[in-house]
Amino acid sequence: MEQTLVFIKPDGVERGWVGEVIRRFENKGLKLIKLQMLTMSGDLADKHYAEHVERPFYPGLKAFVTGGPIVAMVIEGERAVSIVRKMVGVTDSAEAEAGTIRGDLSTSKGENIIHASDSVESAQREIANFSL
Ligand code: D4T
Repeated sequence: MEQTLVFIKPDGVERGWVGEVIRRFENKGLKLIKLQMLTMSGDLADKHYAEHVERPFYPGLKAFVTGGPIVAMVIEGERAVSIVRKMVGVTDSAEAEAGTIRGDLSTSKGENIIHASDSVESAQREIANFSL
C-alpha cells in the first residue's frame, strides 16, 4: 500500500475544481485519508520545491502557490503514486492527454491545477513537510 501527497493549487481551488478532482480519485478506488485547506507559506513553498528554487521560473511559481488557498490531501492505495501521476497528466496542461486532470481542466504549464508526488520517497518527504 502506498501513500501520495496531492494538492489542488490556488487556480484549481479558485476555479471550483476541488470536488471534481477528489471525485476522480474516489471513482478510481483510491482512498482519501487526510484533507486540509491551507495557504502555503513562503518557507513551505521553498521546502516543497527545493529542487526548483534556483530555476528562473521559481519566483513566479512561488508567488502563484502562496497566492491563495490550496487543498492538500494524502491518498492511499496499491501503486497510488504512479496511478495518481498518470491521472494528473504531464506538467504542461497544453500537452497533457485528454482524460487526465490537467488535460481536461487546464491549458497552462505554470497554473496546472494540481501537484502529485513523483515517487514514494518524495511522497514521504512531502507529507512530512505539510505535517499531514
Ligand atoms: P508539480 O511538482 O507541481 O506536481 O508539477 P510536476 O511534477 O508535473 O512538474 P515539475 O516538478 O517539473 O514542476 C513544478 C511546478 O513548476 C511549474 N513549472 C515547471 C513552471 O512554471 N515552468 C516550468 O518550466 C516548469 C518545468 C509547474 C509545476
